[in-house]
Amino acid sequence: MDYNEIKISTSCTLDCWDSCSILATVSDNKIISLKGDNRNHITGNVLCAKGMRYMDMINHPDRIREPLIKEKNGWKRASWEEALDLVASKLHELRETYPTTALLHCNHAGNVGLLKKVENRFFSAYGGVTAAIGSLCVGAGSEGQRYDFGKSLSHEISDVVNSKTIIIWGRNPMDTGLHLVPFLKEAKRRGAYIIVIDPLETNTVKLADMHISPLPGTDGALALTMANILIERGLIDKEFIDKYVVGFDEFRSYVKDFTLEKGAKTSGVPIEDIETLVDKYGNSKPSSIIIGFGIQRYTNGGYTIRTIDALGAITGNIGIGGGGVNYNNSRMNDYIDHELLSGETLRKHHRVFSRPKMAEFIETAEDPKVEIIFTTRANPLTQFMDSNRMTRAFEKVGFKVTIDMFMTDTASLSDVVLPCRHFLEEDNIICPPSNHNYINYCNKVIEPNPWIPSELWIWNELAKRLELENFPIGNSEWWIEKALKPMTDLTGITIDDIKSGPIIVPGATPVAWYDKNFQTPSGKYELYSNLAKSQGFEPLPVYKSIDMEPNEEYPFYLLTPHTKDSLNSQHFVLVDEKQLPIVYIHSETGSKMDIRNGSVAEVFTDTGSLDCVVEYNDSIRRDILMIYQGWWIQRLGGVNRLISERYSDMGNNAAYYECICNIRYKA
Ligand SMILES: Nc1nc2c(c(=O)[nH]1)N[C@H]1C(S)=C(S)[C@@H](COP(=O)(O)OP(=O)(O)OC[C@H]3O[C@@H](n4cnc5c(=O)[nH]c(N)nc54)[C@H](O)[C@@H]3O)O[C@H]1N2
Ligand SMILES: Nc1nc2c(c(=O)[nH]1)N[C@H]1C(S)=C(S)[C@@H](COP(=O)(O)OP(=O)(O)OC[C@H]3O[C@@H](n4cnc5c(=O)[nH]c(N)nc54)[C@H](O)[C@@H]3O)O[C@H]1N2
Ligand code: SF4
Ligand SMILES: [Mo]
Repeated sequence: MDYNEIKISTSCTLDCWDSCSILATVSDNKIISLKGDNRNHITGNVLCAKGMRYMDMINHPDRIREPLIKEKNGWKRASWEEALDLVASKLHELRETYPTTALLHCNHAGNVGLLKKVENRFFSAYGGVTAAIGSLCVGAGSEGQRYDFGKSLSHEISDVVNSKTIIIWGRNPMDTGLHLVPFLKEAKRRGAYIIVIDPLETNTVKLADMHISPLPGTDGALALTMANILIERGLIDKEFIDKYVVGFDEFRSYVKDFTLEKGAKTSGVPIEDIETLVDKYGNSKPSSIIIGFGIQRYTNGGYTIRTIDALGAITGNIGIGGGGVNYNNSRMNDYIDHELLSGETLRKHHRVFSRPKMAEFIETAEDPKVEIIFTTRANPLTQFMDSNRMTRAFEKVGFKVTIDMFMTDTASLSDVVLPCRHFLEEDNIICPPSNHNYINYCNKVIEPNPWIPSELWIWNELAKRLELENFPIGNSEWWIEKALKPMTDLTGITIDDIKSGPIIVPGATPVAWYDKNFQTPSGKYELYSNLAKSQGFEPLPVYKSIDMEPNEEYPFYLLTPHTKDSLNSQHFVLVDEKQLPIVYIHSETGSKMDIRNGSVAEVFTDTGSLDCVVEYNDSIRRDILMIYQGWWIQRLGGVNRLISERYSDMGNNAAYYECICNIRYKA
């Protein structure tokens, strides 16, 4: 027994459905073990394989430990003093010469801790910069749900055990959010019927009673066909509709056109399968739908989510145990001092760019042109759209700074790279993710040795050098306490309460919308949304086909989903440097095109090309090629070299999966 051993409570900060609570056992600044903290009854004592590799990341030989400044002959290791002086002088110079919007701040989701948002306050206090709007991830669906419900709220995933039918629609929890799996298994043990709707036969299909494989981007037509048949057969909840739903008559007349024949033709799903879907969803209440993010990475993504939400509304599967249309959670809104973290009112200048069109923006921006790119928590070269264009755009800009732990594709193209701490080395707050309602304090578990500063320290040091009056110099506790002051004021819960372990967000319930108090303008569920109409959209959840269909030149859809083994690009630092990415194709496709299993082939689109090793997989549809996203360009990957910059109907969301391609034998 080591008497120095202490237990420290923290949480995974990766952008994941689960945000696991973690208990670290530490002795003399060394992590003895990391285990799931089962005070969080959803994530329990299990961490995923990626979580189990935190120590590999922290101790990785490639981890950057000192600031690096690019010189003609390569990288120079610099002192913090020198690197921060250089960055501050560049920022100062820019502020003297241009409106501060000549600086573009590129951030994303490398660490989803609340404290990370201090970066926004920094840039507002600096004068206001060019900042991102839109999403690479959830945006289209969130916007769709805002029209339907007022905002996104999900059931605690444990509630799925109360469902009789479960539809997992465009989500792959076996690989991307494993804490749902035990609850699905329990639901199955209790007799639930599980249907997976996904063009790919994912690992999640192994849990299912039925797999439906629609053509990519056609789920809206499938959902509206289900709605039409449910209405025709009276499998709807009239009482719920009368009391809580706006726009049912308009919706009913719109969906009349979605006959079984039309639904089957559009989505490629056989009529019998649509019949089974209707029967299972409509005849065995409560039924739940669990939507993923994959389904809305299309130009029709927002409408698609609205069509699926509508199924829950017309059948009254909303606000009841075992029901729900689960997508995301926004439970903390009233509990956070957003102004403190964003400093919105301090900005003298402000300009926005759409994340999915970042490269185009950089290339075309005028008055002012982009003079500096400052990247935090993001790897735009690998993860944003059109990597070739992004590379050209980055190369055009005079000065680039990146804060990261590793020499990513983005860091490599920068002029200064500032290292930062791993989440186990600093304090933070994790708000509830999609799958549960726990808020978690990330207590610092170890000090980095040798020393690396926290990101907050970097902002403080830059603010001092730039004499930013409106950037308070505080430590992490100061910021966390202030940022969550609305929560303390409203609920009495203090930071000390959270520090000792995960707690359920006050007011959060296992069943979303149990009070039917929807946050739309009418206070009801809005099938017909005047708000959507006033913002230039169709008021109803409609089906619009996507812009791309395979043709002679590009006969395949290209899907680039999330892999089990890495959180986006982050764990690819752990893969073999000279390994090509894999393209998964049906063996018949391969043999027809003379592309052998194990050979090297070039996958190409009208945007770019990528060499891959071919792997035959007969669970892949013949009209689809699949390559996992995340693989670094410098490690011969870079799937976003194939994908052009385009966004969804709603929410400016990157339409990654709307892509057609071809493949040819190389070697
Ligand atoms: N291991 C691991 N876990 C992760 C991540 C990771 O990279 N790795 N990333 C995290 C992040 S940032 C996110 S956003 C989530 C994503 O989590 P998920 O939503 O589960 O994953 P995606 O890969 O976006 O897509 C889910 C499924 O949508 C399917 N799909 C694609 N097009 C269509 C379509 O037209 N219709 C239907 N019905 N299905 C379609 C894909 O085939 C895929 O199986 O996972 C999080 N968790
Ligand atoms: N083709 C295709 N592309 C996709 C997707 C897809 O499905 N297909 N999915 C999209 C989705 S859903 C997402 S969410 C995006 C993800 O896009 P990003 O958020 O850009 O991707 P990550 O790979 O998570 O890279 C984030 C970087 O942050 C760094 N980092 C981690 N912690 C910290 C920290 O505390 N501070 C700082 N400064 N850096 C830190 C990591 O080392 C990593 O290099 O990718 C998108 N790209
Ligand atoms: S990546 Fe997700 S499942 Fe894995 S440890 Fe982190 S929060 Fe948990
Ligand atoms: Mo994401």
